[in-house]
Amino acid sequence: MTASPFRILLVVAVALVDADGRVLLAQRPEGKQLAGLWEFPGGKVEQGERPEETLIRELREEIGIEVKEACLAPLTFASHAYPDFHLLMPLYVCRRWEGMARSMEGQALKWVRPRALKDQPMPPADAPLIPFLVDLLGP
Ligand code: 9L3
Ligand code: MG
Repeated sequence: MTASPFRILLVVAVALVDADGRVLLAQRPEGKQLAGLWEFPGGKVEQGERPEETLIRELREEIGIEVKEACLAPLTFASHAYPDFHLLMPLYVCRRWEGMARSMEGQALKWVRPRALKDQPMPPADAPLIPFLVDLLGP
């Protein structure tokens, strides 16, 4: 079978919102594609996973928190064409979880006010999501 020239990569991301209305960003580590840029946490949807399961798994692995599926609300989605694949990335919002958000894989984390999101260097898929979050959360 020949490979399709058009590959779609499905990645899910989440805006974790704390009690002060700030949003968590994670810095992409050295050695990875888009290193140094600040992204909404998340990752690739694996074969047979529902997107919500992916987010629960990724948040456990990367941020050390436990999220209940009922706490995940879909907000919108991003799409970006790279030379060799097309990224589709639904964004969820989550305001309730168990445990303390912390870096599990050495990546830097920071909490950012919605109005300050536009000043963060972000991957091209993430930046267009900012206005949706400002609308939802206020500045
Ligand atoms: N990506 C972009 N924004 C995000 C996330 C979680 C991922 N908020 C992009 C970066 C890569 C692709 O998705 O091009 C796969 O991510 P990873 O598996 O390299 O982290
Ligand atoms: Mg990830």
